[in-house]
Amino acid sequence: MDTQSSRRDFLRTAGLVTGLALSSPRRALSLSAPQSQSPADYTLRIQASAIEIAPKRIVSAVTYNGQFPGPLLRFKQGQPVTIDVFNDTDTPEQLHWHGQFVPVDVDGAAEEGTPYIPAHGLRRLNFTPNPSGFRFYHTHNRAGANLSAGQYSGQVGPVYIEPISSPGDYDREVFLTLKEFEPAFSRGGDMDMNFLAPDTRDKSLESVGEAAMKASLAKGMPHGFEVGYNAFTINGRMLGHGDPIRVKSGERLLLHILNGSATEIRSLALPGHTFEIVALDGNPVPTRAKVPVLWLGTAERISAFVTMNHPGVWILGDLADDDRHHGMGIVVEYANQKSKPLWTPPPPFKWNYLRFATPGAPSPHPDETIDMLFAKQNAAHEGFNLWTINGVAFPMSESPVPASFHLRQGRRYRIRLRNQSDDIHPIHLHRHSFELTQIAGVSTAGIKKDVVMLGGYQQAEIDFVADNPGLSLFHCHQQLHMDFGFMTLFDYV
Ligand SMILES: [Cu+2]
Repeated sequence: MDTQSSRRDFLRTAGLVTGLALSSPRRALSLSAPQSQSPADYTLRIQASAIEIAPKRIVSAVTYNGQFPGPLLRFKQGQPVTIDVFNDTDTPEQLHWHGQFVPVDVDGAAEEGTPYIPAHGLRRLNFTPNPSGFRFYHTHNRAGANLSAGQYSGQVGPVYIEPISSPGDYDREVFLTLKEFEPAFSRGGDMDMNFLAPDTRDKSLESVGEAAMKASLAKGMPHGFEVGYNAFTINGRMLGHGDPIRVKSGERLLLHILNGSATEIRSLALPGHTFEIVALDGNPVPTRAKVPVLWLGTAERISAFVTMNHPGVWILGDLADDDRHHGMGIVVEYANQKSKPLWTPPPPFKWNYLRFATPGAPSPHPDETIDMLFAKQNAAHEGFNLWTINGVAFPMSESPVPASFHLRQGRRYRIRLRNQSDDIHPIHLHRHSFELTQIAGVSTAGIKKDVVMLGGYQQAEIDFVADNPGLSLFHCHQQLHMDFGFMTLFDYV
């Protein structure tokens, strides 16, 4: 581990927690230890662990409770929970409750002012789970150039918040966490991913972005670093090396799929079957639509019914042959079927959020519109691409960064997202949900999410109501992007 960054992180922690003796991590422990309190509802332990992703294939990672993914936490909407988070590592940690409307004190982002879970220390968290549906928890530490830190580690786990009303009929509920291991840097440039619809590009964004890239390469700059992986897993096991999903003919499966990747966009198909999507990012969709292929940006979740009406032994796997061959898949096995798992590629299919929208319904007008332009400076920071929002890269410093956007409570805001790069960005807002109101020039309504993929040289609009005061982080969920500038803060005035 990089001791210098860990020391910096510690100082940063100490600076945020007033009244602590800076030189004594033990003091931090005793101050936050829940002595003489009742036991917590849940305990999470952040610890370095060996995980066996296939027989004799062991990776070393920081995990929750020694397992990958972290334990499935089932909460009840509106019923307060107490969680003890022990940090058995040498690095102060942040645990982010992705997709929940929690206060800054527990949200798990240092940029918002959440206290760190001290190295070899403990924080007790109290909050009221909300909203219902499929959420998750993950580390929110900056990784930078350290490929064993941040979400490159094994710090990802699913959360399901039971709704007050039942989600519908199914026979079996299955949680799947998609995650890569053994990361390595490359200069390969970006993969061409043309799976989004509508595919309308904004010509002015494209000409400026392409010109900037050309100018950089003409000056002799290499492409900025990207990250690739050697091992791919679902629920911590490479394809063929975990328990299959065992089903019976006629059953209805409810899949909850989480893209727990630090950096990758994932796809999934199950030969001979379709997915009836019921929720995106845990929020019920206005229109349940059946699709043959799923695409999930980093941190996106999909909940979908699958009717098991095509007996056999199949691979539920990524469309990318290389990734699937290196583990990104899981076997689906019907009862009394014993054969080699089969994969057949699905027919060509474009992923379109608009399919799941409220048909014809306009969204309410916003009180205010915020413009955001996202741009890439190729290889501009020690070989890494530097990312800017309206020309400003979020500082990679230890000191608190002031908010760039000031909100008034109760107002409805529209963010106009404009992408002046050829990368797809999974855009995330903390502590709020947003409604998709425009995708690539097409107006829409009714889809509530907390991450949305913004296509290369495309634009989109998202609306949210400022109803959860305090600092709120807004960032691209691609670890390399957020760590190198692609972040900003909202506050309420
Ligand atoms: Cu990004």
